[in-house]
Amino acid sequence: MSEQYTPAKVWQWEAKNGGEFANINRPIAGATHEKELPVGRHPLQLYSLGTPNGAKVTIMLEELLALGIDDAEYDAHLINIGKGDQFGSGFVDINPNSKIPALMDTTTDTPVFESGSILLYLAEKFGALVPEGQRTQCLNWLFWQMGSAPYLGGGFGHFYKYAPMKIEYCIDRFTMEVKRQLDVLDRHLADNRYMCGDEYSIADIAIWPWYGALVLNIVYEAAEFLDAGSYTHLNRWANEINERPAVQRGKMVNRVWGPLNEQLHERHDASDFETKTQDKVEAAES
Ligand SMILES: N[C@@H](CCC(=O)N[C@@H](CS)C(=O)NCC(=O)O)C(=O)O
Repeated sequence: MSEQYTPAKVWQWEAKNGGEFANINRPIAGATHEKELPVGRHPLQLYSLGTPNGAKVTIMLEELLALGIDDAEYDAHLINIGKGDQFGSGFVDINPNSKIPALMDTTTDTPVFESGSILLYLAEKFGALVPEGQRTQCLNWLFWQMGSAPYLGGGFGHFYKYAPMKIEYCIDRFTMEVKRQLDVLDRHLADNRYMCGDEYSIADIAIWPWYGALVLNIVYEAAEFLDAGSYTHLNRWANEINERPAVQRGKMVNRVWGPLNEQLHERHDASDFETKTQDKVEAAES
């Protein structure tokens, strides 16, 4: 068990306490600097990074385009949260919560933030990926993801992978909860091909970048620790979704880590997947 800590009467902000994220964690909201956002030529302007929350939206947009919905064309601009881009005034105007992803629909001048809200906004705008007659079931799972993933990311992922010291109490507490969540999904997927029965939907798109990526060992390198292979139905679903071409494309967008050929820092045209991945950009520069 870790050493005892007695909280002070009133907590004080000591900037160095944030561990891996010390440079971006703050106890206050609002912009830290003036910075306009770039605007590309497409109807939808996305400001994001290829984390699980960011990947939900790029996968959604690639799925819509794969359905032949050309009005879902988008520019994906990179927001480097490690450098504090989310605190620029232009970004804060779209998302006062200073977190990626944030979307601007230039056709209606509508700012949209919170990844679940963006998925629902796009699904309703284009009439796709919410199965007919299953709206409530679909929203149940969408909201389940939005409520559950902070335990996985902010809880388990933080203490297992990023915290400056390994604290048994915290890792135990969040491992317990994450394994329970994995079991929830596994039992549901034992009887359902997708989260809403036979039809792929925004519920799958929301859940896969977190829980699919976790069991496929794409995030946190924790698959062995969590005995992820034992969740057989969840693995079947995770692998099936991973093979979708739109998922393969979506998870590359705004990604700035991993193999260079899987990183597309910004996406402004469908052809960028062929010509602008980071392996090609760096080869052209050398
Ligand atoms: N509930 C939000 C969470 C978004 C979120 O946590 N984004 C993280 C990256 S995955 C972020 O922008 N962090 C920057 C920061 O905390 O300053 C959503 O689903 O959109």
